[in-house]
Amino acid sequence: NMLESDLRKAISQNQLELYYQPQVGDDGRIVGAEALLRWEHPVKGMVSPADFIPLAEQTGLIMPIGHWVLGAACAQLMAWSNNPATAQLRIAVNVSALQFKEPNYVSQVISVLERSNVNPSLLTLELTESMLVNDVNDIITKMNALKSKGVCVSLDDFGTGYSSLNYLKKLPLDQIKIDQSFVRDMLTDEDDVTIVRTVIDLAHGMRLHVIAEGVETQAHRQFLADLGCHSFQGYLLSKPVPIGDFETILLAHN
Ligand code: G
Ligand code: G
Ligand code: MN
Ligand code: NA
Repeated sequence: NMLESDLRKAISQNQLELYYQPQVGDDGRIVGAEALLRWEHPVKGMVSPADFIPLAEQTGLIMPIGHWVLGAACAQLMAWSNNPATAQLRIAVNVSALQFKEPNYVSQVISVLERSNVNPSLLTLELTESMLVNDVNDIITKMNALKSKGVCVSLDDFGTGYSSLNYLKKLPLDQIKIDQSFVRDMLTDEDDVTIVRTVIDLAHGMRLHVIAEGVETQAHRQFLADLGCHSFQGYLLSKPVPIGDFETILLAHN
C-alpha cells in the first residue's frame, strides 16, 4: 500500500504539522485551541486526517504519530509560556482509542510534559466514546492518573458513539464536547435543540465544562450561550489554521 509506506516516512521527513482552531470562552476571548493534525504529502498535497488516521490506526502508526502530536503541542505550550499574551492558552489534542489503550500511555504523556516543562493543566486530551469498547476500569484508572497531574480530560463528539449515561457517571471527566452534528441544525431542528439543551443541562448537573463545536454563526453562538454553554469552537471565529495565522487571530481578537 502506497499511502502506508508514505505515512511511515511522514514523521521523519517533517511532513506532519499541527493546525490550530481557536476556542473562545463565554466572555468571547480566545482561551485556547484544538490542535488538528495535517499531513503535507509530497505529491498528493494536503491529506485530511479523516483519510489517514484510520490507516494509521490499522497499521499501528497511530502510536508514533500520536506521540509526535503530543510532543508538538507541548512544544507550542512551552513556546507560549514566556509571553503574557499567550501563557494562559490551552491546547486540546485528539487521542485515538488505540493510544489510550496502551499500558504505558499515561507514563508517556507525563514524560512528554516533564521533558517540555509545561504546566499540565494547559493540556486537554480529547477522548472519544469509541474507547469505551475497551476495559472501562482501565480507562478510569488512566484518567485519574492523568487528572492527578493536572491534565484535563474531555469527551469529544459527545452523543455520537457508545456512551451511555452510566459511563458518563463513572468517567472522571472535566469536559464534554457537543458534537457539531447536533449544533449544525439546532436552529431549525427541534430534536437537535432538545439534545443540545439536554447535554448542556447534564454537564451543569455533573459540574462538567461544556464546549460546543461546529459553531458557524453568531446565531449558533448566542443560542448556545443562552442555554449555558461555556465555550465555543467553529468557523464563526476561524477554521483550523497554521500556528502563525492562529497567533495573528489571537492578537487581533483578544
Ligand atoms: O481537522 P479535521 O476536521 O479535518 O479532522 C478530521 C478528523 O481527524 C476529526 O475527527 C479529528 O478528531 C481527527 N484528528 C485530527 N487530528 C488528530 C490527531 O492528532 N489525532 C487523532 N487521533 N485524530 C485527529
Ligand atoms: O472529531 P473532531 O471534533 O476532533 O473534529 C473536528 C473537525 O471539525 C475538524 O476537522 C474541523 O475542521 C471541523 N470543524 C471545526 N469547526 C467546524 C465548523 O464550524 N463547521 C464544520 N462543518 N466543521 C468544523
Ligand atoms: Mn476533537
Ligand atoms: Na467532533
